[in-house]
Amino acid sequence: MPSIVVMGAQWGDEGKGKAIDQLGDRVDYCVRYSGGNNAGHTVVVNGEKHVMHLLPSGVLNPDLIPVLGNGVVIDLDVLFDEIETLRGRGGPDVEKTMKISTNAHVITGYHTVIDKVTERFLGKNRIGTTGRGVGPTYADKVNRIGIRIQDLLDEKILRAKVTAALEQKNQLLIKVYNRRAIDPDQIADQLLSYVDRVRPMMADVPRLLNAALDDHKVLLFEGAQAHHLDVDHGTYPYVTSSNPTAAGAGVGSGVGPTRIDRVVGVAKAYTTRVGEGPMPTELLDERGDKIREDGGEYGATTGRPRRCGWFDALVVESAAVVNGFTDLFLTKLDTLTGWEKIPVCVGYEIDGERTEVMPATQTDFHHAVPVYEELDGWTEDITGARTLSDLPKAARVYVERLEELCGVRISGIGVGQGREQTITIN
Ligand code: 2SA
Ligand code: GDP
Ligand code: MG
Repeated sequence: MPSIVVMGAQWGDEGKGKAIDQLGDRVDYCVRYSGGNNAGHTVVVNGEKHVMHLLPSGVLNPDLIPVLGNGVVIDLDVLFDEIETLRGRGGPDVEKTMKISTNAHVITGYHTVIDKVTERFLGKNRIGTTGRGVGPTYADKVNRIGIRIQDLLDEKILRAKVTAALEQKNQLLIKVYNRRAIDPDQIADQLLSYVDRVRPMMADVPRLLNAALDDHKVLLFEGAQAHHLDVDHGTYPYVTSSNPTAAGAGVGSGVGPTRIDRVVGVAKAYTTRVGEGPMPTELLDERGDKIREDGGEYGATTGRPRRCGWFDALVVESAAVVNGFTDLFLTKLDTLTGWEKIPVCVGYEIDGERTEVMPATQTDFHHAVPVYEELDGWTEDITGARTLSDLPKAARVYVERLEELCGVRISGIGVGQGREQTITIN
């Protein structure tokens, strides 16, 4: 399989890091195509936990080339911090191998400030962002006042662009948010301090990746966030500001749709969400707390407690349709061990009407009341299972039912955090 997209089928944190790491040693290029350091992708190897924010999750494989595509937004402080941390832990020196698209946009100090003050200003109407400056950076990109990685190469242009971008923003900061103005030179100096380290990594990423495909290399496109956080297909406005969907892999890296062979949706055996926005199966009682504690459901970037609830088949099914999933990687089945019965959402009641697909309007989705089917739980420890037949019958039936409801084959199951705690189904 020369090119594979791996992406989230729910609202993020499905275990994409683990799913990507599974394919690690067969991959030549691991490409991030959307989002920034709002992401937190966890990989656990030999009991050691690595959380990647900007670095592609495949970086632990020293033979792989990590790539940040044009669709990624880059906070250079975070990037070099992560590079140093990985080096400090004896990992590969990705500063020597990483390629960054000259067209990727840069998250600056003012984007982070604006993200935070906007959320505070919105109060109960906030989105619940990660506060990493991601939304304001994409807004500037679309508004054509963004700063790109290539702008670091020309100090004069960089200073002019930062000054122009800050003109309106400083007015807003002073007059609306009662904040101090931000000095453009200070921002430009900070960005320029990285130029010598970034220059060798800058690349014509579309050409690089297409040449690699011509050469039969294996490319893995790593989605950040998830389908239902996509700015076009997600639960707008409670979304991130990019396109984590499979089609975003092409836009965010410069590879055409005819060159993608496989799209793996990663889904958790239950549902979580962090930040605001509708989530029909959310459990606001002690059952939700139990899932959170059993699954360690806290943000990998911010540490925020995640909202937890039962598996919503309509959510994953709609992601499967839009992204053309070829298969699903189901994670955290082990977290559900110990429940006598496990409800699965198989439909919604919306204002007295039953539906088996996600509604097309947000108002209907806000009114959706889940219709559950109860499946039998299991009590056996499944963390040592390595084949389907190692699973108790009830766990197998649970997996088969999810597969049926989502209409996609499940090709792998996570039964623990560790790399080896996986069932691969051929
Ligand atoms: P943003 O910061 O502008 O992208 O926030 C907009 C919405 O997108 C959600 N979002 C996420 N949801 C799940 N996981 C994410 N990454 C971290 C993790 C989150 C964390 O891996 O746990 O640590 O809190 C992520 N990034 C963005 C966000 O919650 C908003 O709903
Ligand atoms: P991502 O953003 O999709 O990569 O997911 P996160 O890293 O934010 O959150 C997923 C969490 O679940 C991490 O702590 C993973 O180590 C953990 N995880 C992934 N797969 C499994 C699994 O199959 N079982 C258990 N118990 N934990 C898992
Ligand atoms: Mg995450």
